[in-house]
Amino acid sequence: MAENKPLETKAADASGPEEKARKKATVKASARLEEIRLVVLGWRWPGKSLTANAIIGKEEFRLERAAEFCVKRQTEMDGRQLTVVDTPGWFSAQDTPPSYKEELVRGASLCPPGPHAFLLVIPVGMFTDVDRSRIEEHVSLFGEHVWSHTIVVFTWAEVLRSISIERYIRREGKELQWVLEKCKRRYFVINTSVFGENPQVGCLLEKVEKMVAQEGGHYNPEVEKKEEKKPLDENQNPTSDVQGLGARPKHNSAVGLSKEVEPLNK
Ligand SMILES: Nc1nc2c(ncn2[C@@H]2O[C@H](COP(=O)(O)OP(=O)(O)O)[C@@H](O)[C@H]2O)c(=O)[nH]1
Ligand SMILES: [Mg+2]
Repeated sequence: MAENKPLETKAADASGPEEKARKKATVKASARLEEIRLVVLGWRWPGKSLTANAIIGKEEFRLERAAEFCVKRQTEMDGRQLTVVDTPGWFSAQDTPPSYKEELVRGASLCPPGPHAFLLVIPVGMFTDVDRSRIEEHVSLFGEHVWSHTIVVFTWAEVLRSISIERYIRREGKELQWVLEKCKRRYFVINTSVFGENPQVGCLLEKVEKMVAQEGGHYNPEVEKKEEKKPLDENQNPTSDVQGLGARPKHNSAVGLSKEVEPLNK
């Protein structure tokens, strides 16, 4: 990769590489996180585990179609600890069994005190209203706050060929745009074929830091649980559909495909 050398004064030269690194660190200190915790979300088979591998720089997460459990891996990167939790994902065209939903929600508590970012993996390609409502249903299991800590990560970007991601998003229409609006248009295109010394990971982590600087802190699963347990006020119906998952699943009429067999491509 071509080096982009900044202009330096003699005094700066005399300060040596350690001093330069310290200055660089000071400049970035306000945004720099000493530790980064990520949870990877999405339906089954869009490339969550491959994304997790690309981020961690090693083949640590198995690419398995029938994944049932969350997997956590940690590595040291750029002088700080990086934690990635891969989740089994939800069923794209049939009801997700309750045990999978519980496991999904558990993912956020595997990296205490909570993830800085949820990476919502979406493969580039046709994005339907069902995809949108399945995302809404499953992401909201974590509570509404989750959106302020979510970044969309596009996989399969090679299928775009000469089309830009911006054009793809525009062309794909309102369903995909709804998802992007929910996370304030934060998205990242990952090249899942690049491992190891991967400059894109630095860019992604900077995006996470920027989001944390704007939105504040990290997602806290304990706060979400407390929100759930708040006593019902008099106007609320005590039989409303709160389910014991530390979250409030949304039921969308568009998700009417409950008994369909899961297609091979998702
Ligand atoms: N060509 C290509 N293949 C991908 C990409 N992302 C995932 N895959 C493949 O899609 C399959 C599912 O990936 P995986 O990470 O296991 O999906 P998960 O179920 O979401 O964890 C694997 O065979 C991957 O190699 C991508 O961006 N490009
Ligand atoms: Mg997987």
